[in-house]
Amino acid sequence: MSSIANRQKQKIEMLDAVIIGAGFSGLYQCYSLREIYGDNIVVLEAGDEIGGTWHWNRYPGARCDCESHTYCYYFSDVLLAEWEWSERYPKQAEILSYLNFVADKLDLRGLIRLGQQLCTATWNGSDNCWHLRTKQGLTLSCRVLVTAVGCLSSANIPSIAGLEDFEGAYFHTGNWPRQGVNFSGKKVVVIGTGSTGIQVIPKIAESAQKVSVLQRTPNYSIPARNTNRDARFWEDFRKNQTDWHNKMIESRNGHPWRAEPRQLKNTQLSEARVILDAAWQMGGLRFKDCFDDILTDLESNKIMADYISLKIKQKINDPSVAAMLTNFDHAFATKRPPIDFNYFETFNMENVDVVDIRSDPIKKINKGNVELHSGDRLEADVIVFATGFDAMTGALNKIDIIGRNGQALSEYWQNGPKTYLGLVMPDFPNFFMITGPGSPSVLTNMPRAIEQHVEWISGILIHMKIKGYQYCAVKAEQPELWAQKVEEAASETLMPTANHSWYLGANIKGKPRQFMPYAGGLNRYRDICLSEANSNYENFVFLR
Ligand code: NA7
Repeated sequence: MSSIANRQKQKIEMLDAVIIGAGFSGLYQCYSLREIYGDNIVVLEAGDEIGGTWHWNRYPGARCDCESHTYCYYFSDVLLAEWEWSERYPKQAEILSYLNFVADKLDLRGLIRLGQQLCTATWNGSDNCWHLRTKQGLTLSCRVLVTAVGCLSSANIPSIAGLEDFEGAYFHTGNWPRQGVNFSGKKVVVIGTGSTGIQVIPKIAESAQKVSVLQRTPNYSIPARNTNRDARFWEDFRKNQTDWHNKMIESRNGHPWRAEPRQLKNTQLSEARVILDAAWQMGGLRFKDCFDDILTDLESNKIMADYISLKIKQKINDPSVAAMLTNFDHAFATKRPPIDFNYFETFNMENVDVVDIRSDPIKKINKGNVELHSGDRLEADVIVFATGFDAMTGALNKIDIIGRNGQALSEYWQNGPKTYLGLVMPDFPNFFMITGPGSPSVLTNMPRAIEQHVEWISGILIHMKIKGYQYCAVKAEQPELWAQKVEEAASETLMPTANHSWYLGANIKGKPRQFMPYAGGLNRYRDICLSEANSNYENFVFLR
């Protein structure tokens, strides 16, 4: 074996750190850990290209619901200076191009192993290392393991009798084929009306012969009001880029605004109407924040929900269809609120029908149709599952992670995820999760949550390096204490009242019900993480 190959072998066998996933979080963590350890790190990525969420979710209409100038990295002035987004809400392909631009600009590709799906990670107390094996047979050891697997990356295809007999094609939106799907002249059944269904349905309707939308729960949605971004926008942006960043990191949700300090229920109806109209006209996720009590006061929430309902009804020609699409069973924004690009207008098209599968559920799938309990059969050449994800824990539970004393992560989490700050767990030394359960993650503009986590993880690893520590683990009592804080924060909002949401794990059969993200605000959370670091990590045990 040549000396280069020898070095290569050595390098693969014992690394300072391995990162799982090459999406938004994995790329930044890779860059950041290279600053600490040099090139003795590896990123394992299951996909055949980088991009994470934006590699897998390439269904027609896929876009981000955060505004493009905020949905990007802010840690690097070079990246900020050299990239301009073309629209207010970036399309999947543009986000993927952005992440490829980042990987090239930061020269990360040499550290990323594509097509390597981690199946086991086992902690060995005698050498204080994680031992990893991928499905493809690669084995590695590392001192530090960071998961950057995404919160919505484990696609959920519900188990429906007869799916295996279906003679057409079926696809989950979160696992969309690279070559695309031709809907032209096809009869298509779409299951699911969450953010994804709301994006994909109008696009499928453009070419399909017939689209049957199977709706279990109607969804509030706010018009996105997409626009192009011109040179003028970017000129202004560059002048105020620090302000934009400050606004985001000081906010609850990582967006560049704060909720207006006024309560809807205490506002005169005529004045409220003017405010709501202006917010509706502006569109996007900011709509909710034109008052600050929407997620804490049921009465205010109801006024806003009724307003949205009326606005939606005005877009739909057939009153019975309008009634079906606005038959809400939860308070506004207690499930993640979508924004839309002509979703409701799509139901005015001749070739589009909505079917209420709450009152008439799916019974089974036959060779060429989806059959309901009533006996109605919806013909299908293609079935599209826009049925969401095993959120926040699904991707981690798919890996066989065995910590100290043989503790399996799946067992540790069997009654719901337990973490300290969504970042670490006691029996899993030198193991860190980016946007894990118990962190604000899915309640935020993700790049802001990701940057905060990556920087915190890098901070503790620098601390270890300076002090010569080989081992760190959070103290045993911390997850219990943090779980109380996560529960308290959720209970200060209306969010747990949507008892079938994926925030609670309720969309997955058998999954324990627990409100998983930290709802106390990214700003408050950042301070908690900072004070842990400023205390020299008083809740951690370190060993040399
Ligand atoms: P969501 O928001 O989980 O939506 C999934 C949709 O699929 C929702 O309408 C579900 O109805 C429906 N669903 C799920 N399982 C079934 C079964 N078994 N039968 C019928 N209908 C079903 O996932 P999305 O992909 O739309 O969005 C996820 C996030 O990605 C989103 O919040 C953004 O952050 C990006 P239900 O409401 O459960 O009755």
